[in-house]
Amino acid sequence: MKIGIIGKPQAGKSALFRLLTNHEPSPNGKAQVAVGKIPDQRIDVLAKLFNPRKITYATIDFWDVPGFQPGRNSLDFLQSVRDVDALVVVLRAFESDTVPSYDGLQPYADFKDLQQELLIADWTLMETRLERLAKQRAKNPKAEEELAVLEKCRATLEQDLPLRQLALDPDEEKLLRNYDFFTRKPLIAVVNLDEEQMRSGRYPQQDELEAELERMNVPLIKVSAQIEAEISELDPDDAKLFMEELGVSESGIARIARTVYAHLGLISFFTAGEKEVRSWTIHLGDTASRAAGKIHSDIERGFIRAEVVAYEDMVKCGTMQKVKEQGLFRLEGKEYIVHDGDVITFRFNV
Ligand SMILES: Nc1nc2c(ncn2[C@@H]2O[C@H](COP(=O)(O)OP(=O)(O)OP(=O)(O)O)[C@@H](O)[C@H]2O)c(=O)[nH]1
Ligand SMILES: [Mg+2]
Repeated sequence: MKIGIIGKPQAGKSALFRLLTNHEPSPNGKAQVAVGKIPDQRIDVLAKLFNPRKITYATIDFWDVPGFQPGRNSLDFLQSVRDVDALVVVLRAFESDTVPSYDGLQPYADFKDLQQELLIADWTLMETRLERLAKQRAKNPKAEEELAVLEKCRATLEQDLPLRQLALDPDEEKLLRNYDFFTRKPLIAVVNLDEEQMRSGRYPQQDELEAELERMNVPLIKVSAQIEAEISELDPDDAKLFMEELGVSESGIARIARTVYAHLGLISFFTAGEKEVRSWTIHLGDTASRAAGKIHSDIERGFIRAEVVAYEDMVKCGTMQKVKEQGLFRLEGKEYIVHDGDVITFRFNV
């Protein structure tokens, strides 16, 4: 799973990238990728129960993308996000005497600029494909279906709406998948606040921005990259106090990670033993067989059954022994739909 962090220059993208990945951003502002660990308290709790030699969190690859400068670096910018699975757009609201803003504190206008850029890129892509397909019409029997989907795309883009808004059936969806349209990628907005704004909950262009994001069905997360950086330096107790005082219950990084997960329809299942407690990422609705394949194709191929305990039951009982005594242990087949938080042992035969 690859996520591109985009926005105008000096919005705080690299600051968030550093927090999400613990990786230093590139000093020359080049696009850069690093792995971010998805915080999950459930993993910490399971680790306490199983005392494993190794703990492995779910991860996401984050791309730190150079700031978008309208009319100046369009091609570079688009090139950097062509193959990501989702976009996080960082919008600057924070005031600073030392960090000049690119063109004012205008998170709503910045959002519109970025969206406009992506809409135009998709329009161009759509027109190119339409022309090409129209020419192939005579010899390519599949062209008709594709043309029909692209016409739907045109109608959406014509209204300045992102292709995300377009409801498609699974076959149409499949046809569109190879196109890599920018506005079809899931999008999450992060507004980067200063401490004052964090406390008051108010920032410039707030009403316009929030109304627009709601209309577009884009989730919004309020963070302060600077405060997050300070919190990450504190020991856990002080960090907790500081967050309570600010009125937030969870770090912004954890909130971003969780929102990305939920918005992309991702869930976690766990494997737990004395060797390793590990989180695995799958899609909502995936079967046990699919989940097995995440771990190893042999396990999917030789699947016999899945031994499943719900996370809450595991925690309530404390040990596998107790889980079994209480009858909370389930044997499931290939077609079982895995739930978020299932603790699973796969039995397989190769
Ligand atoms: N006061 C304050 N400064 C911040 C905050 N977030 C980032 N900064 C500072 O703003 C400057 C720019 O932040 P970056 O994270 O490098 O911004 P960017 O979006 O990556 O910028 P480009 O890579 O140039 O597009 C740095 O000096 C950060 O320390 C914040 O929440 N508050
Ligand atoms: Mg940067």
